[in-house]
Amino acid sequence: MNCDEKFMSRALELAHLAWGKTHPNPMVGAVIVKGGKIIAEGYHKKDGDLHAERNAINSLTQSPEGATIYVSLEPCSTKGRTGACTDAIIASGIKKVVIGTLDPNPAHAGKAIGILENAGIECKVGILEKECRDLNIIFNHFITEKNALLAIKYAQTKNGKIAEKRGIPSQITSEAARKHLMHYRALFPAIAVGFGTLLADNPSLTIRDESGENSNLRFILDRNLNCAKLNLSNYKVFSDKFKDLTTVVCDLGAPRENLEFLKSKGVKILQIKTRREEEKLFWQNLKIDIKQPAIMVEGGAKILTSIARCNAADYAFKYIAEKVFENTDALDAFDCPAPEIKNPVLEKLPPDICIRGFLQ
Ligand code: AOF
Ligand code: ZN
Repeated sequence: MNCDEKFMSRALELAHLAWGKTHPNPMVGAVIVKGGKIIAEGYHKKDGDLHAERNAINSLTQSPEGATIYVSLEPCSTKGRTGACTDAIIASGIKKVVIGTLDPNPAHAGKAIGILENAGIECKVGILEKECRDLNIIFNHFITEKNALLAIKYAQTKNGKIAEKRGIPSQITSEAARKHLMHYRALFPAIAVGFGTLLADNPSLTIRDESGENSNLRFILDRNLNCAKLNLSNYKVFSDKFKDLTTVVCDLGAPRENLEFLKSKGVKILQIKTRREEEKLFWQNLKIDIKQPAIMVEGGAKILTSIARCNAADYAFKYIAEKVFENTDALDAFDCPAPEIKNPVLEKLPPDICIRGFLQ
């Protein structure tokens, strides 16, 4: 690792401190280096707060005259809610800007370089670029597509099975993979499962790590509102301390009496304006109607197959375990060809692995 990479890697580490907390804005970290030493650090803490560069500049205890700033994302260059970071950098006396990756936000994309160079500041772009881009998969999608990044998550055996039998929960992955999933659940503002998985697994969909148990928004995809037939108090998502974060998603065909019943029980409902047969449109609308920058859908063969058939997923987390289910009634993840992960990232989570990446 050379010096540029070392300082950019620190900027990434700082950005990471706000993991899942900056939506819909990006995670960004910055360090200011003078004479080979870090003299100030900053990161973007949450949406609407000061940007990483300004936080770093504000924490300076000595003059940055002639210093270099390393920033994981191209500085913004027009006045948003907090003032252009290019202005703050120029005013500070910093002489060089090292950028991890360009900003995909059309309002800023690539513009900082010209502005900074015109002010006599040297720019270098593309240090740890892959890592810097990978940090903001959600922001990168949402700022350009204006709909939620829909990620599918599934865990399969070495021979491609997600359950030993339909409707029966099967433990497939081990501790390291579970931890990895918790980390990504914390990144996604919304987690979803289908009605089948709700019945089979009674999942909590919460984030459980060293800091205890937490939850982001939870969505139950139940187009016909079959949830109305359940004793809700038996299901964690409707009865635990995060129950107010649960919403059931249905469409226009859902029986009125089911809707009224669930509402009378205090269950939040999101009705997508599609009919049963409009499967593709359902996923497209969901990505807008949830009003979130991203959603992770944890399948369920039925849901995974519907998403795959409709080409509705943007991203996949595919966990592969050491195990094999040999029985003939073991369940495949998809009843259709599995979507193909482009430029996959492979992470070793012994004894399992995760392969993740964009699908389109
Ligand atoms: C951040 N934090 O550290 C950087 C960002 O709405 P605003 O004014 O906060 O501007 C948000 C845009 O600024 C965002 O979409 C991205 O393009 C750019 N950079 N944003 O929230 C940061 N450097
Ligand atoms: Zn900025």
